[in-house]
Amino acid sequence: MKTEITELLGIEYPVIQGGMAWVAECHLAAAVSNAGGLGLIAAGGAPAEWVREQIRETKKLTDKPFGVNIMLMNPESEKVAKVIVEEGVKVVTTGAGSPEKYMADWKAAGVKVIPVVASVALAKRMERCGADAVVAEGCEAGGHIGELTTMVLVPQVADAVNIPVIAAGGIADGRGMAAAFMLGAKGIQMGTVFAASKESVIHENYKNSILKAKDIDSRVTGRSTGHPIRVLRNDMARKYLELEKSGAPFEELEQLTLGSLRKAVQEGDTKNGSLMAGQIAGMIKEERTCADIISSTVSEACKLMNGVSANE
Ligand code: TUI
Repeated sequence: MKTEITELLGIEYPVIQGGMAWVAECHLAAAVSNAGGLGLIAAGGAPAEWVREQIRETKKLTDKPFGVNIMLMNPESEKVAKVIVEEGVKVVTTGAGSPEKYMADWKAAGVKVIPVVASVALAKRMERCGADAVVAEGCEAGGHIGELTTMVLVPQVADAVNIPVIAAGGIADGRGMAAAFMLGAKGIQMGTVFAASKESVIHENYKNSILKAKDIDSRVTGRSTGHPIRVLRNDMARKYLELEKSGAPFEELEQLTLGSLRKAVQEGDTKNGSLMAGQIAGMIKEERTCADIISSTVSEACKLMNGVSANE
């Protein structure tokens, strides 16, 4: 399946893995890349040296292209940005901010830069400062989100920029991929379905929470603090939303979330952990390999779009 994204990144299928903090490590990234997509290591809130190690491990597990996702709210971002250049990473995606100040160094080193955006304004700014593509991420996505849905964000971003657009938020099968293409996307990014894949190293309790989730089981915490985060509903989300409603101070809310994602991913604490996941979790019912997820998504999308199979 050839699109501007497969050409830009030198990959077989225009499918990118979301940069999920603590979830997207070397094994998941390599599995997605080996299956013909673009695997990503998420720097999340981790130290830069952890990212360097993960890059080196991923290189041992795949000879295909892979990337690194930087969460720009992480105070280590500056150091991670340097590690990316030093380790010869080919692709970087960014989240939760604007990567403008790193752009010149990355471009000079030949790194392809794909910022994740949640608005037309940021997409245009990213194109102006040299981004190679953008991920337009709707608020169906898990984790840190913007205001707009994928349905309205993707076509508006596609109209506003000349660089290729990758759609994200609410996609986990060929129907979602075909829909994204109809909206003007040239590729898709999926997160939640890869978090629940066989190769994902997250705690089995977290994985089971995704597999058990129903359509209406996610909540958005932090709207009042300006850091909206989509998670699966649990004790932690309920407590947070109650505190938020009662006008609790920012510090108290932050205290409740601090380290809570790691608690869910590594310790399997599904009560007090932050179970970040997208609204599409309700559709994900079984643990599948990344290769199965990618090949079935692409062949289903091809069938829907032109009635041919991916291999013809
Ligand atoms: O970044 C994400 N999703 C994330 S990051 C993350 S890690 C985290 N952990 C604990 C607490 C907080 C975060 C979990 N999920 N997606 C990409 C994304 N970026 N969605 C929305 C945005 C965004 C929002 C506003 C990007 C830029 C922006 O404004 C930048 C500007 O300067 O205008």
